[in-house]
Amino acid sequence: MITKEQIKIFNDKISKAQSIVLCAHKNPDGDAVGSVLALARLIELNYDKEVICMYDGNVPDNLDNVPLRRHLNYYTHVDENISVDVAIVMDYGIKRNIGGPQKFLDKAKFVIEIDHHKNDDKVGNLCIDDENAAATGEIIYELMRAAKWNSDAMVWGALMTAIVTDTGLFKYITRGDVLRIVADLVDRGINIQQIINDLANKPRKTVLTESLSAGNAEFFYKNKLAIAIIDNKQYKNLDGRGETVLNLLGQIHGLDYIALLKEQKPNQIGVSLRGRFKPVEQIAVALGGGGHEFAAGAVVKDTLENVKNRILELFKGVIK
Ligand SMILES: [Mn+2]
Repeated sequence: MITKEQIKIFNDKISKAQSIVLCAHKNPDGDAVGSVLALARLIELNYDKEVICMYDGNVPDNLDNVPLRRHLNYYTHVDENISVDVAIVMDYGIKRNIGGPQKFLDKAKFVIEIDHHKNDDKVGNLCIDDENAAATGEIIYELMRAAKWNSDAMVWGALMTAIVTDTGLFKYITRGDVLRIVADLVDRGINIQQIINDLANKPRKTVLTESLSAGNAEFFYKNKLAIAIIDNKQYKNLDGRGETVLNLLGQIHGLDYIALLKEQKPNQIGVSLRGRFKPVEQIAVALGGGGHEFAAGAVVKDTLENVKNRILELFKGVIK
């Protein structure tokens, strides 16, 4: 629930700001990119202000067709000497996920966060957070409605991309409210099929790397846990998080948990965890990360071998 007070503060800060930057988590996904670009457009339309959108890491190719994609700047391409009146950080989860844009947050006179992750160490002076939201894009939509902002097809398309991404093509939706938002976006003319087709757009080497990783997965604890690996050499072919590996393995009958280990660089392993109706968030937290109940992750500074062993140890306590 977005309060009148929150809208008043948002309105006040944005109206007075000369310089506004927007960002989300490093290696942004469809929710991060969609939320940033939708809010950027909403501020442009309703406050007649230009904002600077930035990211760290890599924006996957499958987001090439998101409306306004060209407005996203790699953070080092933004002049670091600019003054920042308001910084808005979205979908970031934990502070460490912000990456390069953090330095713009540090010098911002006011920070607004909009997020749906559970987080006890918030960075915002104003926090428009909702842990029950299916996507950060859902909160942006609610904000747009509550503030009675004007919007256009670019906003709607970006919001649909955000929701489609974080709900795993609507699979994880547990509240009718999300579907009512989707229905409204469809009524406004957004084509779901086109958005999903656009998101399925990847380089060949990525699809081959993902299928190889799934094909080489190992199974533990009476086949209840699958561990798939993408080593550093293959990681360069990956575009995005390797969601396809998780989705493919997640179809296996009788499997409860999937862990995907990505060797981003030597001694830095990105871990994605999924549970099929079984929670994995606590395991991600134990690895220094977090996320959602059934989908979580962490970045661990250790060797592939050690991280794999730690994961096996953690799941040992969970799988009976
Ligand atoms: Mn999200």
